[in-house]
Order: sequence, then C-alpha cells, then structure tokens
Amino acid sequence: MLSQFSQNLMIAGFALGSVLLATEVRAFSLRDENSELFNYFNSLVNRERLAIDENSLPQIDPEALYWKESAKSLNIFFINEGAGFRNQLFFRVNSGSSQIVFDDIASPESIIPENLSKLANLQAKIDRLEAEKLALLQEKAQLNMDLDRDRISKIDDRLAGINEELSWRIPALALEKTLGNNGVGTLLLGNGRSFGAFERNSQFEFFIKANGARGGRHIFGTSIDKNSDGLQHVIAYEYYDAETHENYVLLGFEDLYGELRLTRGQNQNSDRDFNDVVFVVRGVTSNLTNAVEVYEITSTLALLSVAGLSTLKLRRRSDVR
Ligand SMILES: [Ca+2]
Ligand SMILES: [Ca+2]
Repeated sequence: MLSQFSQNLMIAGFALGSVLLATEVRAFSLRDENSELFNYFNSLVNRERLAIDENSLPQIDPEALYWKESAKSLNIFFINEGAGFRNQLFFRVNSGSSQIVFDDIASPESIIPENLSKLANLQAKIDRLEAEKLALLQEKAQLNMDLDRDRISKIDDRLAGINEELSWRIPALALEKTLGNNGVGTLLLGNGRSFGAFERNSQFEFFIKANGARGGRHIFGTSIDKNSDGLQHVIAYEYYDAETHENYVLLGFEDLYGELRLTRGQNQNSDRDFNDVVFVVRGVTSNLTNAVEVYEITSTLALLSVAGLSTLKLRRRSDVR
C-alpha cells in the first residue's frame, strides 16, 4: 500500500497533468525495482543495534569494500533512517575526493520521521518570546527610573534572557526552512543514485557528516582511524541476491559522537544503535578475490565453483524471513 506521502506526490503529479512528474519522483528506487528485496533490507533496520542474525547475513569489514567487477553500475539506495539529525552521505574511491550521495537524509516515511508541525512549533516559540519582549518593553516605558528600580532590573534581566534565546532560535528556524519539502525531507525509502562503473580493484570508503545539512561537522566513516572519537561507526553486511545475481552491501551508521551513554565533553549520549543512516550499495563486495575472479569467469560452471568457494552465504530471501 502506498503511503499517504507517496499518494500525495502522485496526486500532485497527475494534477499537473504530468504523468512524467509522478514517474520521475519515483524513478530510481529499490522499492519500485524489487520491493521484496527492499522490504527484506528494511525489515533489518528497526532492530536494536541493527542486530542482524549472523546466520542470515555475514558481517563484513566495512573498511574493505571493493568494486565488484561483474557489476554494471555503483547504485546506492537509501533504506531508512532513525535520526533526528539531518545527516549527509558521501563516498570516496581509492582515497580520492569526496562525492556526495545524499545531502539531507530525512524522510517523512522513516522510522524517525520529520513532520510538518516542527516548523510551526519553532515559529510559535519565537512568536511567544517576541510577544513577551514587546509587553516587557511597553511596561518598562511606563515605569519611573527611580521609584521602580527593582522591577526595571527584573525586566532587564528577562529581556537579556529573551534576546539570548532569540539570537539562536531565529537563525535555527531560518536554517530549518532551507531543508527540503518544508523541512520534512525529500527522500523516499528505497530512493537510489547511480554513479556508473569503476576500475578493477577500486576501493570504496563511505562516510557521513553528522547533521551536515544543518552545518554539523563530525565525520564518521568506514575508516575507524579517521573518526574523531576513534570508535567504529558503521556495521556492514553482505548479501548476494541469487535471483538477480547482484551483490549488495548493507551499511548502518551511528551518527552520535562517543561511547554508549557518555555525556561529558564532546560526547553526545550515543545509543550506538547504528540505524541513523541505513543504505545498501549495489556493485561492491568485501571479497577482493571474489570481486576479481568473477570478472574473469565466462562459464556458468566456473561461476558456480567460485560461488561455492566464496564466504558469502547464498541464502534466498524467502529463507531468512
Ligand atoms: Ca529523521
Ligand atoms: Ca544512533
């Protein structure tokens, strides 16, 4: 069943007399392309710490992801997000320059969705502060500097507090208004981006900028030694789809700095649930040997023998539900 949001998008598309618009909005999506596979990946997200049954999917080293020679294109699909942050996703190939994948990972369909009331609530708070400030200024104008010294002092203290709060609330609201789709985010679950083919042995590094769409600065990636808190922020699983002969790597990111529930210093009381940004990458593998050998194989027989040697578990989706 389509979500209300998807229905609204489609209605908007048809209302404009443009079937093309509705098609474009949903053009590249794993959910549209292979809903069974999307649902399988999405079913793994809600669990605490993304604790996937080790027998279902092999956990892999997220630092060692290579181009799969048999792949046609690097495709990255958003699966879900469990974040209040507006994270950004990037990747880098062979330590080259960063390429952005998604610049604002938020969705009205996700497990921690943003909603339209947020902007209204922020505006209402500012309106209340502005109204209180105006009333205090009007009261102060009626008072006598000598006779009402105590009351004036109290009013000045409160005005200073209000001005301090407005000084960060007003730019925060302005920033929130720059975020897509009235602040609720533009991504639909399953949305994908394609980045073409890569050279043999290309090594991939994925990383997020935590709350990057709001100017955040912490970078957390698949290379632990580059993470400012020195902690692992990614869990990775590999999945081979026997029906389509495509290889997928599922990556789940933790977006909060620091160890579990630590709050001092830069620590952000992390829940270490690794579901703040979840996506799958089609076209990479953790198995460099397999990545290269599959490229050289031409016969089905040889393919089967390599598949038998590989560490991948070739379980069908129906087996792991
Ligand atoms: Ca969210
Ligand atoms: Ca988290």
